[in-house]
Amino acid sequence: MSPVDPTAPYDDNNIFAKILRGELPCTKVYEDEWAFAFEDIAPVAPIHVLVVPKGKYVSWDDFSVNAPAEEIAGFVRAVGKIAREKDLVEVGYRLINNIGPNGGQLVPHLHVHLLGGRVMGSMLT
Ligand code: DGP
Repeated sequence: MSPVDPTAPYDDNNIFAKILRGELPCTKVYEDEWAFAFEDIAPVAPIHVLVVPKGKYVSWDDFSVNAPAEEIAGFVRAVGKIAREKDLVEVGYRLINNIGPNGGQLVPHLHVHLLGGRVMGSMLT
């Protein structure tokens, strides 16, 4: 996969769009009106969930500018709900969102990585 151009229009054929449409398999973790979540194919922690909005947004930038406030709130609440359902609030967890080439984004549909189940190291590299 090549780095995402965060200024490109939304590509309906990206992998996560296909997962959302049920055209590709995934291990589903959560679904509501605004969000869909599934296990990452290459987990880097015992819990590694990808949370995606159901709407078509390339990146956090696209989402934060163009999504209605209700949709942003619904998505943010869904991420928190999944962490609570996984019993991660007390022990803590990490959320990561990669944006564009320098951010290391590879899939051009906004996704938040929810990592838990181990102590995280420094991410300031
Ligand atoms: P990012 O670099 O932030 O765009 O992360 C992309 C993540 O997506 C990466 O951790 C691996 C994951 N991934 C890529 N292809 C698939 C897939 O087909 N299924 C699932 N479940 N995860 C995928």
